[in-house]
Amino acid sequence: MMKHRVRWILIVPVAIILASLGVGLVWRAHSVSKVSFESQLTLVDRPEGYCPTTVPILVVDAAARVIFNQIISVNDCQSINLSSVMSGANGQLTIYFKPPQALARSVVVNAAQVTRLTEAILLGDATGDNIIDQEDENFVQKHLFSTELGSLQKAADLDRDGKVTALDLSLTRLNRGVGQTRPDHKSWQEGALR
Ligand SMILES: [Ca+2]
Ligand SMILES: [Ca+2]
Repeated sequence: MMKHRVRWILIVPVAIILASLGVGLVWRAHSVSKVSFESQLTLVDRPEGYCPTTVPILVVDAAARVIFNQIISVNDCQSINLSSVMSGANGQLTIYFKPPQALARSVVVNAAQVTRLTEAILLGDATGDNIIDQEDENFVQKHLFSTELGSLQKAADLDRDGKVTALDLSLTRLNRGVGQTRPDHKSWQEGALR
């Protein structure tokens, strides 16, 4: 009788330890899959009024094949859910994206490790040609202090605060540069204003 009791005293704690290890492993597997499910790209350095609803996204794999090419929605003015972008993808990927009136950018990721990405928005491309240069500065200058914004003047209101001010002008000077070209060599087509 005493022998049986001793055996149970040993078996019960071992069983409890094994069970909790098992629960831990299941929980860990669950949290890992949850993190990858929530992979997202967050656009930072965003003026308060700047609220893009969609962004074109292209993804190429390590062999430079385009595996994703769609305009996808932006949540809360800044978050892009990458679940559909990443589904079925493997290895090294390059994600290209172009927010409106900003330079197109790219980020290189490993499909297995993507969780949360943050990328700054480089605003200033009033003309929509994916270059921020004198042409954009001239365009904003031309509409400076406009408060009645028609569709043309709206493109000059880069920070989308409803007015064309010195802040919009400064963006065309601060963020000068050329955006990433699309890997399929097409234009980013966002209704360029000329
Ligand atoms: Ca431009
Ligand atoms: Ca403005």
